[in-house]
Amino acid sequence: MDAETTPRHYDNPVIPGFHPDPSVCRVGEDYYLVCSSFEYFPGVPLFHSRDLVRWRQIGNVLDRPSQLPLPPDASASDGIYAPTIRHHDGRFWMITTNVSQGGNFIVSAERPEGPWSDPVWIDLPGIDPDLAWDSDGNCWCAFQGVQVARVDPEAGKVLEGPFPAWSGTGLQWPEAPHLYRIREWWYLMIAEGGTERGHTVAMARARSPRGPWEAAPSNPILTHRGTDHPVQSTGHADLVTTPDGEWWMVLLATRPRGYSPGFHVMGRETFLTPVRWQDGWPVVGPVNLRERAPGRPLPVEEVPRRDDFDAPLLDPRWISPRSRPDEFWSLTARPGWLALRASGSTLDRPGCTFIGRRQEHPASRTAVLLDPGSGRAGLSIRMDEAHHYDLEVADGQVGVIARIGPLRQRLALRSVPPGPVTLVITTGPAGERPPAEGTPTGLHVAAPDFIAFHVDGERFAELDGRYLSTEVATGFTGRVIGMYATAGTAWFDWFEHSPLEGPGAPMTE
Ligand code: 6LW
Repeated sequence: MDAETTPRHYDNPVIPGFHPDPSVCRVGEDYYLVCSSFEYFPGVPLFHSRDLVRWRQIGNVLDRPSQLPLPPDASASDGIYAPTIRHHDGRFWMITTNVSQGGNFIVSAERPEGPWSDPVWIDLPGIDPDLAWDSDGNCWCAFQGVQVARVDPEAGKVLEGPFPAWSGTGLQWPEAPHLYRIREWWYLMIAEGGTERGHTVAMARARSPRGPWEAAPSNPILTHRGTDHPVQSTGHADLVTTPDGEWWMVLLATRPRGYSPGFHVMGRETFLTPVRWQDGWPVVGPVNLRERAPGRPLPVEEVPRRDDFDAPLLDPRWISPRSRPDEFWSLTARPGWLALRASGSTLDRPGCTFIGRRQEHPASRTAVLLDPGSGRAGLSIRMDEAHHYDLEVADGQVGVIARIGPLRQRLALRSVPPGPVTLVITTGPAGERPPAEGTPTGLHVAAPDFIAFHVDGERFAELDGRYLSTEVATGFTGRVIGMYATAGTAWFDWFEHSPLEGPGAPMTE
């Protein structure tokens, strides 16, 4: 898409799929954005945009095991929490928390593409750290609580504090602080109310990062709590200005669907919304699924939907739970194919060879061409080790396995001829479908979506999607769809993840 065809409106979320806790900075006409990644490796996806609307993942800030130590059995939703990205004095800085090992740390880089430094650990408690510089070059770190400290980001030393700052209006979990120096004020923006439906954004200001803080009379400056808006859980926000001086906010929100209490299946996603100022405070929201685009659109590259595994390196969108040891995957063993060698024998426990991508479209189609060899391999859609559906090939048969909490069941089995097989998983709205087996009559619209399994063009099983939702699995992540091997070595020729409806939807299986 070029500048001439840039839409005057844009669709939210601007970064769909589980991309929570967005933080953004601008350098000239380029915007950079990072998100939380939890137990997945590589960690902290890094996006680039020139118009705040169309984002392309250009890497992962934490792409070496030395930057992301994780115990092999780290729990789902542990690992890397909310990052902050800033550019100061010609350098990019990213601060975050590894809640599984080591706590708060900072990495920096000259160029956003990296290389990013090894972690500089900093002895501060809590999560959600932020970095901001004053005009004397002092660096201030605010974090959950909310507290503020003066730090040396290069040495990882605390120079002053931490001391209590403004902690919101009294709701639970005052967190996600960001400090901004705007004209003669310091603004402190936080999230409170918890990251679920009660999520809010609140603000205070002071003449110095040491306070005293004055709360915005309009707090919360943003919330969707208690509304029937299709976008829910709005919070954990960051602010950015365009070169023309427009203000915008990135934030996380969810898109719950299905019968009460509603289920969100793609985790918390990154939304964009305009900000205006009135009487010295930002005015923002509601955050809509369709918004008016920012000015000054610039050309960007289209992001390919299909990976043919012809490139020498894995695309940065590919992630694996906890680690991705080199000896268990290869792009060169069989050129043009991704080879996966089994490291563990089940997806029900950490340590299995799995390479996947976040589900990015509510109605989606994910297809692979798999040569299972003499092993056991397939395509899985997962929340975590205890919540996943697998389309699996082994011993000349293909089957669907559902793991939901402590229960594991094989649902369908049929033969497949030897050699490569096309596996497809689709997700789609509940709509007016007949009740899925086992669904109480009258509640067939209860599901947020249905997940269907197809082999070589034939749809042969379908399951209710609610069991792969945050409301069932709990935690901070969302669905990931990926390739795996649990015995022997398997080869994948290509992988495609696309929206099922609208422009670009594939016409054939
Ligand atoms: C994050 C906290 C939150 O650290 O969820 O939505 C936690 N907000 O700020 C995990 O993403």
